[in-house]
Amino acid sequence: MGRLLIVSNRLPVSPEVDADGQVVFHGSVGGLATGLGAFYQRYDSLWIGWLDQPDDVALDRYSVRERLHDEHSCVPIYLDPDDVHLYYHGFSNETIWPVFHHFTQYAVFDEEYWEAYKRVNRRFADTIAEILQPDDILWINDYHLMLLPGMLRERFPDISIGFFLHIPFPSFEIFRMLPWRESIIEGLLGADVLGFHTYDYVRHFLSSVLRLTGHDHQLGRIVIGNRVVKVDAFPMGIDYGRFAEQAEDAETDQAAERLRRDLGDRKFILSVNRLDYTKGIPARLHAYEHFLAEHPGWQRRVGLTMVAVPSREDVEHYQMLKREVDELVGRINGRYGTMDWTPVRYLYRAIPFPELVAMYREADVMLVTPLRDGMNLVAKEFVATKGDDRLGVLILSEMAGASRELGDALSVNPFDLIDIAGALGVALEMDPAEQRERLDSMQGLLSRYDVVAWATDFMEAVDEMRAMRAERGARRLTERAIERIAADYEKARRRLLLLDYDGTLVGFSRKPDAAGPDEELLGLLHKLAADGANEVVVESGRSRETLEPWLGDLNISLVAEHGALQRWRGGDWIAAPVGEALWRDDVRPIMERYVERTPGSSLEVKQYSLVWHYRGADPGLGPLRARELRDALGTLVENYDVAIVEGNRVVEVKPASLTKGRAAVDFLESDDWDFVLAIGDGRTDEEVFHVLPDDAYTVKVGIAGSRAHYRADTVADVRMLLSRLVR
Ligand code: GDG
Repeated sequence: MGRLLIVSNRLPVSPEVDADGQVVFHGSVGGLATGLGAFYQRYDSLWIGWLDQPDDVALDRYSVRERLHDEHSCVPIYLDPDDVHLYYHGFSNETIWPVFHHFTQYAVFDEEYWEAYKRVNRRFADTIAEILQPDDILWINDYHLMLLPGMLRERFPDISIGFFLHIPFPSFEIFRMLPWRESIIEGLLGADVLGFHTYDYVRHFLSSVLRLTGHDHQLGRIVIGNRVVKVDAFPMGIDYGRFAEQAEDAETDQAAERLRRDLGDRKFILSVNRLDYTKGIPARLHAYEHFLAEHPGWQRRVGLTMVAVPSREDVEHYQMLKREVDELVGRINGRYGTMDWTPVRYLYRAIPFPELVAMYREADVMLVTPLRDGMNLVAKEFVATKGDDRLGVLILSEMAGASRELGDALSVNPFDLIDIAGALGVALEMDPAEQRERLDSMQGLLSRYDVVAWATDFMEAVDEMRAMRAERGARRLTERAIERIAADYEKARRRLLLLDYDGTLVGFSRKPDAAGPDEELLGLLHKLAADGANEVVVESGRSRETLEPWLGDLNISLVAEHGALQRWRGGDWIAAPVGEALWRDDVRPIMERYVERTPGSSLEVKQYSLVWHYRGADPGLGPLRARELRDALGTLVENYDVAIVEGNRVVEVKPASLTKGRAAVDFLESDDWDFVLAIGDGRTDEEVFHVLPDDAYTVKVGIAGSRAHYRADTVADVRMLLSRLVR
């Protein structure tokens, strides 16, 4: 197994000078690093990130690098202060953070920020390039490094990269505002696996990819050139055991005792977060105030303790928020407080871990109401500290990723003060048995899917994609494979070549009529046909009216409309006998209605079939209408012997008995071939592969599943094979 290289903006350790003036490194307790401890011991792993170096710590970079490597398996990246300002405080926190949390009014769009973001991502790529070994697996974390997967993919096409985004991915309508949206999507798509906390973020990402690049997905898999990118939800878990154990620790007991002494027998409502505008702190205070006003009976019998950890204090919006919160706390305490009761206890600082756990453990109600939050671990940590004999109720914003999993919390809309105030009332009155039942169910889930299960799940997805790449690589139409086919070709006396047209010999274009053959293709087909040992057949779903002017002058055979019409070399068109096409009168008006309802789509009327094309339609609407059309047609054509075939952005209705496979059999049986080659990219080509003998050479273009023996990446690869045959 290769090494695991974890990459994040910051390293999980930071330097400090101890009492003896020595530089020591502190692990960031509770962060991803601690949680993943057990997990990444399974790997030979390294952590790569920015080493934030306090001004008062003078470091000898060389010795630090060695110590970090030997003592902490870390590789530091140093950034100069300007870049820290532009890339980290600037682009990451003033552009991406607000946009991705739907706070566009706070977003700064600044070209200088963007240039620094690119520069620092490149710095990361350079550092990784220096240490990378071929079998390494990269796990890149978060919004500071969204260009990194693409930059690494460009330099190392075959490495394994997983990327996890810890914050929400915004809806396309918001994401599209970013002037650098395409570059960000391209950067992310360099990964093999893209992980998000929830399916909603997955959905938003997939729709942005479709609209900005035209790449559609199938069950979360996107095909880009010769690669597949898997996009999926991996809801991050917590280090459950650590919280559960700390809750029963003696140090926590002491802290809890002190806390209870201060609070008396009042009900204890707790709120913990960084002081960030996404966390909905003012709204939470307003809701609490509303609750006190509406429920005077609860006054003096409850208390809200609000921990707000200072954050991004040099950013203007955070300073404004700080002032707003200070004022609100003052107002509530001034209005409702008494000599012996402070309605809001406000702690503007980070709390040591044992005390934090004591607070979780003692809280009767945990109030978690962010306006938007990728996951929210605080909600999960609260639940983990409630051992068997403890109670408490979680009130959780429906806008936090965690709400997708924690269905047993009281769910609230964080913008709705009355809703939050109502939930407070319900929580404070909740029957102990119900509290226990809800906690049990959430604890079951969180203890099973903890941080290690989450990381394992994510890494398994990365492994799966790596295995898939290896399997595809084995069937790839390499130069060696081409030589093998060519050697057999040269020995053979009678050869049958069955070639699909669109997506195989030529690429797709927006307008179907624009995909005529170019000079190179005509030259290739001409040379193949000139060899008397060859029977060259182009089998297509297109009409004879299209194929004839394009390819009719060549000495090859043509199959049109998926086998319904055949023109054997130089001969006339032969039409397959089918019954009267009564179905057309039923189907055509429906398809015409879909053309009207779907701008950019069109109807093609062929001799045997009707085709609805939607390549030119809105990329989101097209597939939706295609599904509707299929449904609408499904019941209608039940009584006819017709098939509804979905192709590459087309829905086609045709007689069921006419298939490319049938036509292939006609050619197969017409002679004694000692070399058979079939190439195609679509589902209808699978019918051809199916009817051919085992020793036939079959080549699938693209990476979708196929029974073909070989796989070509692109039309250019197909042409390379054909050129080699005629050499
Ligand atoms: C981002 C996403 C996503 C908080 N106060 C204290 C303290 N903490 C610890 C908590 C918790 C962590 O900080 C906060 O995690 P959150 O998930 O709530 O929020 P973000 O920091 O914004 O994290 C978020 C997360 O990434 C993971 O993917 O869930 O949505 O925004 O672990 O315990 N710890 C101590 N004292 C405090 O006062 N000791």
